[in-house]
Amino acid sequence: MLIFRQLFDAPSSTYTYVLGDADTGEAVIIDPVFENVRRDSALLRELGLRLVASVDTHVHADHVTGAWLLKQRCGSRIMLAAAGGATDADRLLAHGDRLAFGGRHLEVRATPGHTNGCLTLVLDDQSMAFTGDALLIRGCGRTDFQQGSPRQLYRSVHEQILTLPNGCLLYPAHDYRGLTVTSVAEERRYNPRLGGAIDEADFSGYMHNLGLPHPRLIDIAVPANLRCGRPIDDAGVPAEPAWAPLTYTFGGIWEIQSATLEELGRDMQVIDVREPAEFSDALGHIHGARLIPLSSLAERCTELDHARPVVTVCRSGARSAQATVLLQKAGFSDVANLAGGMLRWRGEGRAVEGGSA
Ligand SMILES: N[C@@H](CCC(=O)N[C@@H](CS)C(=O)NCC(=O)O)C(=O)O
Ligand SMILES: [Fe+2]
Repeated sequence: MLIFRQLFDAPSSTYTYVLGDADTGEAVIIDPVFENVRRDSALLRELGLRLVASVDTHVHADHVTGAWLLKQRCGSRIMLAAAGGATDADRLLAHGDRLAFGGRHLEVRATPGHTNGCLTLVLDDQSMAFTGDALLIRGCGRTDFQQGSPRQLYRSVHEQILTLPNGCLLYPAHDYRGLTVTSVAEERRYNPRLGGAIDEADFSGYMHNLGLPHPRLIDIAVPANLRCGRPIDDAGVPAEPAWAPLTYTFGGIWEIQSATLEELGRDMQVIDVREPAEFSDALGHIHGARLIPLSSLAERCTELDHARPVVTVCRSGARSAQATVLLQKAGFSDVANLAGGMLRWRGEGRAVEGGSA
């Protein structure tokens, strides 16, 4: 079975795609964004996927790729077109190559024109293709920088993308209106720049008159992407919390595991956010935990010490997850939720005060 996810980066309107083979757990990611690597690696972990490769459809001009950072975190190999001229890749791709993940693969098609190193990645059964900025939904990538060429783009789209089966779903690298997917049949008919009877001269005329301002980040993004997203020095690498080994969830919460809290919890403030009656019910509470119900945490967080990390606890880990959000808003930086709450703590046989055996 194929696992497929479409992820969004709002600042650059970029789509990132995860494709996984559920049978083997191997996955690839297409067009990851540097700032989203923590989110995307959390999703991969939660889906039980092992990232074997990241592939950029081109050297992007509007955001920095997450390829290098994902390699550090997941061990994935960095791949992109040889023609893009980037350093730091583990595999340079060319037209006709196959990029395998588990028992599945993507076929690599060269679709230059937006840049000279643009690739379209076609899933093995041709049910979906990832067109980068060659073909956008009712649009296409601009051709006015990075060796762009309307003539090349016209040919790439007509020969390599619109020749796919009509029902093939097309997933672009960007959409500026929030549209998510299109199909070959739709774009053949309705693409206002490339569909219907539009010829190469019509297309060139259109493209020479787009009048778009350059992407805001082009002077930062292009040099960084030519290094596959490798920062120039360590200052560019996002810091991990240093006070304990934590897990970041796709839901956006920092979690601490029971075993870690038991071992390292001495210097932490354990805040139990349940109601008073629950604090002394059958589940009991963690030794040294302080009771501050979630409903009063916003006003009582002044009782907490800003200099010491805070771990929040409740019955299942749900209310305490919300407590971490609230505490972060109140300016506490070192905060984590006890994963699974008292239920898991007890389920793993850890010691409590009060409660029944
Ligand atoms: N406003 C965006 C620029 C967006 C842009 O130029 N996008 C490129 C793709 S990298 C494009 O081809 N856009 C086509 C279009 O907007 O029609 C930014 O500052 O980043
Ligand atoms: Fe682009």
